Amino acid sequence: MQVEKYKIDGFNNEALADHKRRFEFVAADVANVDDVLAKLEAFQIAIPSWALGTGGTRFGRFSGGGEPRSIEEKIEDVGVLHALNKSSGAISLHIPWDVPQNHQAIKTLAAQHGLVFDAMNSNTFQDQADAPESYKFGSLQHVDKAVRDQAIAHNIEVIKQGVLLGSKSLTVWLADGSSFPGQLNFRGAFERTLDSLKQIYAALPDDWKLYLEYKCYEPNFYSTTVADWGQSLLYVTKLGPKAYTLVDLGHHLPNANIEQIVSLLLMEGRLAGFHFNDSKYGDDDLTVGSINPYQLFLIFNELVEGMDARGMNHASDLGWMIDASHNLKDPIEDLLQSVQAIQIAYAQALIVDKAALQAAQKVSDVALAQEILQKAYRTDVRALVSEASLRAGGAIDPIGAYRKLAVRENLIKERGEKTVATGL
Ligand code: LRH
Ligand code: MN
Repeated sequence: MQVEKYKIDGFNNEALADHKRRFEFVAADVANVDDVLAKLEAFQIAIPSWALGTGGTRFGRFSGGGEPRSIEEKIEDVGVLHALNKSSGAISLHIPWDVPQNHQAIKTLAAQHGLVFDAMNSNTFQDQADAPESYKFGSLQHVDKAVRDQAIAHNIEVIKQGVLLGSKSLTVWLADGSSFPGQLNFRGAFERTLDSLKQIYAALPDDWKLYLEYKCYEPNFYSTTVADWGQSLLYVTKLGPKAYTLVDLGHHLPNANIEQIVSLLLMEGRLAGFHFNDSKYGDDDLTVGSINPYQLFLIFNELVEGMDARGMNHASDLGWMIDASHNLKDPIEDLLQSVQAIQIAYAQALIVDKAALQAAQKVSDVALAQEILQKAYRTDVRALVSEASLRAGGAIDPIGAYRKLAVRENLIKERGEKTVATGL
């Protein structure tokens, strides 16, 4: 299903007057409004191929209908997202959940929807029917060399797939760890994992990056072999200049100060980018900004400050990806909400009066520093995000347009009620 431009234009025309009033109201107070709009238009967020169907938990999965049955239909659905918000111009594939049969055809189809391929994701946390070795006790850390070699070969195969699609990075997330004291020698696990990662790193093309994603627990519940930012940073520093640490917002212990982690990884030049989502307890993979939008703003505040301090290009120098699971909401609507929450946090961070904040910090004026920060956070920037979408050819209100254009109803007519997408 494609969302035709004329239908979006029709929808926008009805909303235009109200939007223009809101936009002029907020723009009047934003000194750098054209810079903010240009940055919002350039900012593209990659959509995970494994989150276009209904997700579930071990307790149940409640399919919503019209789910994509193939990689082609997944590209179509990301195409719908991108047509509506003009900020979802990339798809991140997970292998073997989404293996292209004809890479050139897939690349062409993606380009027709204005999409490119972002980071490739390997999977050594599930056993494949035809694989001789099991990952029950880990993959790159495994005590058995045959298992490690199988996992290394898989990652190298994923790189090859990515090269054919024009991707420039490999994300490695390892479920590896232990669930009981005594099960694992931590030093041995680290050294075997590092040695395995070195072999994968050696297979990277010159212009590729390796993103090492950390996670504090699950599916192992005593230790994880890449458990936190410090461990990931240790690995990537030992691997080389093409290795970076990827921050999944849901992979931290309760009350971790993620914005401080981001600031320091940026300072070290080792921040890969993000898997955006939100959570209240564990790795809940909820809609971005649905639980703790202030934390998301504080993270973007550190990102803008840290990237500007290093003269980085906001749009292209880090990996911007969503990693969420949709147990209750329509997957496309959930992703539209997540992309919008990211754009809102980014816009709020861009309007922080940085000179005034630095001046307040220089004299330890704590109250004033908070006032400056929260002035930006309490500014309703939604009209700026809508204006950026409108100028890029998207919808003023992507979720409103998605519903008004009955996209899901049409997908169900096309694909049926009971279709199930590959992924989590
Ligand atoms: C692990 C993770 C990782 C993906 C998986 C789908 O929790 O965040 O990024 O491989 O989810
Ligand atoms: Mn993730």
